[in-house]
Amino acid sequence: MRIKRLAPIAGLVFTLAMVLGSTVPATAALSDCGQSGKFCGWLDSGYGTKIYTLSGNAGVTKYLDSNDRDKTSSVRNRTNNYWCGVNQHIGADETVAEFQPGAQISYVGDFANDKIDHYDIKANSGNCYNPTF
Ligand SMILES: [Ca+2]
Repeated sequence: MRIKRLAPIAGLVFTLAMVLGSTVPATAALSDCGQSGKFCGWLDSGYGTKIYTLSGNAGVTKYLDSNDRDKTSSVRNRTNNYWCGVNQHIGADETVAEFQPGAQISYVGDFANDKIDHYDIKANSGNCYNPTF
C-alpha cells in the first residue's frame, strides 16, 4: 500500500528530473539570441555567458562596446549576411573569421578566440577585408 501511494510521487519526481535535465545550458543560451535578424556573441565556448546582440545591414561595420572587445568565443548568426570578425591593430586590421548566414559556432577557433573587436557585414562570401584565416 505504501509503495502504491508513493508511486505517483516517484513518477512526478522522475518527470521533474527529466524536465530539469533537458534544460541543457548550451541549448538555452543558444536560444538566447532573440529573433531572426540578430547576431550574437558569447564570452565562453558552448554559448556560455552572452555578451552582445547586434543587427545591421550589408556594408555596415558594427563596433563592439569597449567592454566586449577581445572576448568573443561563440557566435550565432541569425542574419542573411556574412559577418567578418575583425581584430583591430594599429595600422592594419586583421580579419580572423567569416561567419556565414545561419552559422552556429560553438567555438570560433584559436585564431579568432578573444580577438574580435568589430564586424564588417557583407552580402556575399569571400568579401571579408584582408582574410587571413
Ligand atoms: Ca582585438
